[in-house]
Amino acid sequence: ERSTKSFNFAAYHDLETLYSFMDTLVASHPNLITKVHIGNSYENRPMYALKFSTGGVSRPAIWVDAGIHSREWVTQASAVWIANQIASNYGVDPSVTSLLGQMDIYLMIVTNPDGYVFTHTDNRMWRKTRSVNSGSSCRGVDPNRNWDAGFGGPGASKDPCSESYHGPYANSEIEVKNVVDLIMGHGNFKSFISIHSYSQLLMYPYGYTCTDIPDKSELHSVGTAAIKELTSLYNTIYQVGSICKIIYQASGGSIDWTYNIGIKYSFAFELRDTGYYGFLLPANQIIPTAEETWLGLKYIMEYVRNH
Ligand code: ING
Ligand code: ZN
Repeated sequence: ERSTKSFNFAAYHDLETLYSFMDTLVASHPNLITKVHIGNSYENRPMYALKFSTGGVSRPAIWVDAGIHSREWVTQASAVWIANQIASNYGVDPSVTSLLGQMDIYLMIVTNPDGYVFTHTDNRMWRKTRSVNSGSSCRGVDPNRNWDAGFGGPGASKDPCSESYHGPYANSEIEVKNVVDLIMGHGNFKSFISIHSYSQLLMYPYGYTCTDIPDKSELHSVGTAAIKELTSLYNTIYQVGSICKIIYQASGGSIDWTYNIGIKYSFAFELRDTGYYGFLLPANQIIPTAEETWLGLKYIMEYVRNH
């Protein structure tokens, strides 16, 4: 892609096309965006976060990731739209401009590149990483059961053939380890937001237990207000709650780990729809999904900036 204007946001794209768009976006906004290479995947593909920053040293930061589950295609597609939106709103939308005057945003569009390639080449419904499991012919670990929070507990499987296999140990997946190392090495993330699909939910910790977090009332009210913004655009109905109470018990999830290390504003979105198309959401819903999600995300980011 030579110009950001020629990219079709209303279509699903393969990894190469997404990576090439990232380069185009960085090249068109060199003073705002840098591409951070956080490491490589199991199959040795580079993993990139786009860092939106107007300066400073380790400013308070917000992390957003999409596509940790490869088949959730509307998440990578929405994230690339959002990357372009942040870039084009900076200096135009006072809210984005002031946000980036104080904080950095890290956006990882394809958190599971090996799985994403596999959904294009072999199996559209692939969710996990592509690592080899010793003693099994089944490949892959659920990268959202592999974090060091309630690891191996209820809501994860010890069966390597399961879609929710937790892996041999916490952070066994290089894709997870690369994000963990970036977060720990940075040390100043105030918010961590992970984007999944589908179910139309905005969730906060915990997943590994149904016990309430200490910050439940604050996160519930931030989430409710964020969803009000999201819903205002196309009347897409969302529910807000803890992972365990609103979807199911799930151990080893990313936002439980980030919350436990002190990143209070840890959230996970489940984007459209509620199951009619499920993971196979038609491409004509990408832009509306991205637009409404952006309103919810922006609300959370503004709240984090103000607190
Ligand atoms: N849902 C998430 C999953 O990993 C989730 C729900 C989110 C669990 C955050 C734990 C933490 O099962 C999908 N659709 O993947
Ligand atoms: Zn998911």
